[in-house]
Amino acid sequence: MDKKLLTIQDLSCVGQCSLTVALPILSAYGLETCVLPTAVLSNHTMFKQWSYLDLTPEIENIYKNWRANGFKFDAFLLGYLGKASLMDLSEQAFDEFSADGALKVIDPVFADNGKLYGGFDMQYVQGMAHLVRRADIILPNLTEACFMTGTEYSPVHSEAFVEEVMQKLRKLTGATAVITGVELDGQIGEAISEGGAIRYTMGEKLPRSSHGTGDIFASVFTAEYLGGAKVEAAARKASDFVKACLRATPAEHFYGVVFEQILKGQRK
Ligand code: PXL
Repeated sequence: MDKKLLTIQDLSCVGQCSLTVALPILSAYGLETCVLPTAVLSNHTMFKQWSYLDLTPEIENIYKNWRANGFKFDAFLLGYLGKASLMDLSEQAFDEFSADGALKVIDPVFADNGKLYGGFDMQYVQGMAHLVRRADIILPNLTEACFMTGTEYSPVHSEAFVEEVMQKLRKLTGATAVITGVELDGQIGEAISEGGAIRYTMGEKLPRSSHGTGDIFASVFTAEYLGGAKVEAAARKASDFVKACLRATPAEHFYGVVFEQILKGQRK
């Protein structure tokens, strides 16, 4: 039977992030992708201005109808929630709408490069540090891992630093942790802990980064993992996909990556 996945994140109408990347990518992998939009934004928050409609008040109504229809999901991919009020509601979704053994992947999505994204505060960080205990797999970038564990972020990374952060993460959650954006010896990659020693998936660091690539990474990773790939292989596929997107994106396309071209190319 095909897997039914619920992805919980915002709908940014313009900007190639969150639901507008997750939905096409997960669907292209053949997953039945259901969505719980946490907020509707005119565009993501890297543009100079945006509108924001918090959908918290509608969620109970959505759940009421899902309950009545008897929906259950085989997997969850949770990303940008925007408001701490969505955290309890996400836990409620896990409690009420999980099929047996449902996979829960959480990408915390609130910070990068040592800084919180606009609109987030330490209350949100603490809420996320609590929510991740419910995950099977977490996909924080190193900045988010530092915030959640109360570690001061260092722009210079080392294996000792990653080890320290990973050990603290293990106190928050028993989840497998894939820390993205780790830079060592001029390379970039993921640090993976499935309980034992940390493994690294280091590779070429491209000269540019972009908005939305974390959401693309999370979608490809989750789809690959659900398709049977091991954590390390799924992380490599996801980072190769992101790099292909970055290479294909013209410099003047500043607000996201042209992931559509890569998805299309894969289907030829
Ligand atoms: O890509 C993460 C993300 C998702 N959604 C919104 C964002 C961001 C990053 O800033 O602004 C609305």
